[in-house]
Amino acid sequence: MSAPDFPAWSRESAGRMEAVLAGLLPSSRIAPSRLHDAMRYAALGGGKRVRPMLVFGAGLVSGAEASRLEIAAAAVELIHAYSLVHDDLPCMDDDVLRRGKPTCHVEFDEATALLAGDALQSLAFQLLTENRLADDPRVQLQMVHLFAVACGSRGMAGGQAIDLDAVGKALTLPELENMHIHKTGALIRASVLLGAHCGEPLDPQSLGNLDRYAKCVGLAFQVVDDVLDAEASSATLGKTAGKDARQGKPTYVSVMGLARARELARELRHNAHEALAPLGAEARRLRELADFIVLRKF
Ligand code: GRG
Repeated sequence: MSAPDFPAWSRESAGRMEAVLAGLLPSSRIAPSRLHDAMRYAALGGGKRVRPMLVFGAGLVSGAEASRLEIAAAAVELIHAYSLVHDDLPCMDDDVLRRGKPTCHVEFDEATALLAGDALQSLAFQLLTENRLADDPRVQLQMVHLFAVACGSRGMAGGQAIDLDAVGKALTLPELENMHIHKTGALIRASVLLGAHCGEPLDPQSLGNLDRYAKCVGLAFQVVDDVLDAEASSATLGKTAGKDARQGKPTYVSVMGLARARELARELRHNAHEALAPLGAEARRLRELADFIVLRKF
C-alpha cells in the first residue's frame, strides 16, 4: 500500500494527537474539576498540531515506535498549550481570541488560566519521566534535559521575556532573530530532537542535519506568522490579527518589509530542504512539514 499524501497524513496525525491528549489529560469529573476543565479547554479541540507532527516526522527518520512518539508529541503540545494560555493573559498579550474561541482566562478566569498553564507544563514533564521513551535511560535523561532547557529562561520563557521587553523598541534583524530563536524556535527544535531520540541512535551528522532543519523551520514558522499577522483576517487565523503592529512590537514585516519577509521564508524553506537531503526518503514528512509551515494560510 502506498503512503498517504501529506494532507491525509497530517489529518491522521492531528486526530491521533487529539485522542492521545484526551486520554492523558485529567478528566473534568475528577477534582479539582474547574482546573481540569480549563486544562482540557486549552489543550483540546484546536490548533494545527505542527509540533506533534514534527515529533512524528523526526521519529520516522530514526525508526521510533509510535507509542513513544505519541508521549513525546503530547509533552510538546502541552507545553505549547501552556505557553498560549499564559501569553494570552492580561499581564502579557491580553488577548480574547485563540484557536477560534475565547481565550482560557476569558472562558474561565485569570487565576484558573494561570494554574491551568502551570499544570499543563507539569504534566508534560510527568509524561516524559513516567513513560519509557528511549532504550538507554541516559538518553531519556538527556531528552528531559534538552526539553527543560528549551522551555526555560534560555529557551521559550526567555524568548517571551525578550519579546515583552521589545515592545515599542526598534530591534535590529539579529536582535529580532535572537528573540524568535528562543520564543518560537526553541520548542520547535526540541520537537524534532525529541522525536529523533525516541528511535534508534542516529550518527552525529544526521542529528546535526536534523538540528539545522529544525532551526530553519523554527525561524520560518515565525517569519510566516508575522506575514500572516499582517495579511490575514482574525477569522482565518482564529486569533486576533494585526495585533503586533498595533502594540508596537517589532516583526519581520516591520523590520524588513512584506516582500523581503516572504522571500526570507522561501530561503529558509530551501535551507530546511537542503539540511534534510542526506537523510533520504525517511525525511519525507519533515520535508512536507517545511512546505506546510512556509505555504500555510492560517
Ligand atoms: C508564556 C512562557 C510563555 C511563552 C509564550 C510561544 C509563546 C511564548 C507565545 C505564543 C504567542 C505567539 C502568537 C507566538 C508566535 C508564534 C506562535 C508560537 C504561534 C502560535 O503557534 P501555532 O500557530 O498555534 O502553532 P496553534 O493554535 O496552531 O497550535
